Amino acid sequence: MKGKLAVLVVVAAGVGLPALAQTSSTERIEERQAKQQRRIEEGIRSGELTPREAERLRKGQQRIQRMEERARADGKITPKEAARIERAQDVESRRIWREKHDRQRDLDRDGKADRPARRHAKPRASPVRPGPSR
Ligand SMILES: [Ca+2]
Ligand SMILES: [Ca+2]
Repeated sequence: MKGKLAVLVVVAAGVGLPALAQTSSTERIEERQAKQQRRIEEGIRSGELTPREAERLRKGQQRIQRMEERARADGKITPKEAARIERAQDVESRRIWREKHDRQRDLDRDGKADRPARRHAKPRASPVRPGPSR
């Protein structure tokens, strides 16, 4: 009987450990989410991000949030799931950097890009020439 109890205690301790490890990977993910969120907000305040850029980046953050929720749905985030989420965060981190260092800005923060952003638009059928003033 005593032996069985000891086994139970050991098993319980063994179950506890991965749970702790999990908490830390979840925490790391959460911390990065918060940090990236702050970088986006800071970019809006500074005008480095236009509203459009900020919106896209926020959607990226939400996508990662959903990945995390899905991974956590079965009660645990496995190392593989954590690695996948962190890779997605790496990608988002680079996107945030790029958008903050590109030419599209809203330094006067009027909600509009300061210069016409060059969109990845389809080439127009007829080229638009700079015409006489209008
Ligand atoms: Ca920008
Ligand atoms: Ca502007």
